[in-house]
Amino acid sequence: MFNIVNWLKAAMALILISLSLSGFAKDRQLYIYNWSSYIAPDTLKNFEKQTGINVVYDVFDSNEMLEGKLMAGNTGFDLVVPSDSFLERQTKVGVFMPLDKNKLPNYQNLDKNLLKMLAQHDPDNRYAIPYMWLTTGIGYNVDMVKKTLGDDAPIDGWDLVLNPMNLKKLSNCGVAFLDAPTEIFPTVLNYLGLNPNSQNPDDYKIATEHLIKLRQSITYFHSSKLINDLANGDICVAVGWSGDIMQAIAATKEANNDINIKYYIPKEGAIAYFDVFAIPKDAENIDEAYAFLNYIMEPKVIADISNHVFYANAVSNAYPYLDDNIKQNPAIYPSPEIMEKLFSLQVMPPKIDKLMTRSWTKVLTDR
Ligand code: SPD
Repeated sequence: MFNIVNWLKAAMALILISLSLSGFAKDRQLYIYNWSSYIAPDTLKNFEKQTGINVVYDVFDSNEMLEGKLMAGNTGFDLVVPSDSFLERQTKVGVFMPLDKNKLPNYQNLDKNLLKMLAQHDPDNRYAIPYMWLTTGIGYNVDMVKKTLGDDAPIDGWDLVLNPMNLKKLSNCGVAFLDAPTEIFPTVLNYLGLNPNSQNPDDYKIATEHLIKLRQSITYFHSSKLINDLANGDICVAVGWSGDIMQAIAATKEANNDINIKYYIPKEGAIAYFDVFAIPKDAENIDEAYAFLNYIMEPKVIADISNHVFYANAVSNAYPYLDDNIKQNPAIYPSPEIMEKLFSLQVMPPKIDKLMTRSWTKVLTDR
């Protein structure tokens, strides 16, 4: 006899089978490529719990590495995190899709002044969501540097690491530089009183000669290893990114190991950047990418990330959720006088980019 309950069960089963065959019931995925040590431990887990989207997360530690993948195409990523000047160059060759701000209700949380600054690299803020902003400065082990250079060590300027005599002495306790030619060249140019965004090949010749003088005293060039090495006392000085050095400081506190690390922005000035989220043109999980962008523009979510990674974010209403040691830290939120001395990197013509790459290889190999 016809039974309505059985009939309904059969119809339900049929609907479920056809939904799963059509891919409707398929797991939602999101592929993210971000810098190493740049997210809070529970950010992805909480996002997955809230949205049901499964995140596949991979990391890099240089803009050059990310750019190589973007230029080759088919990265397989739905969200990537270039720095501002790299994004500017990459948008010119069409590797990103413009953002649909209608899909980003939390966009209104972003700080208008910071968006205006970022617009120098991304006109009309068409492609990028600012994630964190930062400086490239100096991290040092207070006791080791004092022991090596004495009480009058120049722990306020670039002289500490860019004066060959100082660096030679510091090489005894270990020196790390970022493996980032697009940052070290402008830093050296600025130290030598030249334009950090110079387009004059002669200036790069001068900077290269200077770096070759320093080369023998640099223990290694690497952009992420220095966090642990500073924290463990394996090196005594590093040219590194603000938040990474402060992660080293936090690690010493956690280990209670009596190592006293400090970070400063040198008085001659330093580079400041935004790292930004953008969606590659060939991304496949676009709705999921927008869901994540909205998520990280939630004040509490982004504040938790800043509290963990020690970088300043661009969400204005996140401020109340920041820990005091973050919001009162002048190395993360520099004073107006220091802000005046920060400079942004400009996109170089290909001729200068090539010259920088060649010169960097020369510096790395000239022993
Ligand atoms: N550990 C996270 C470091 C992020 C650094 N971004 C660097 C941008 C410099 N161009």
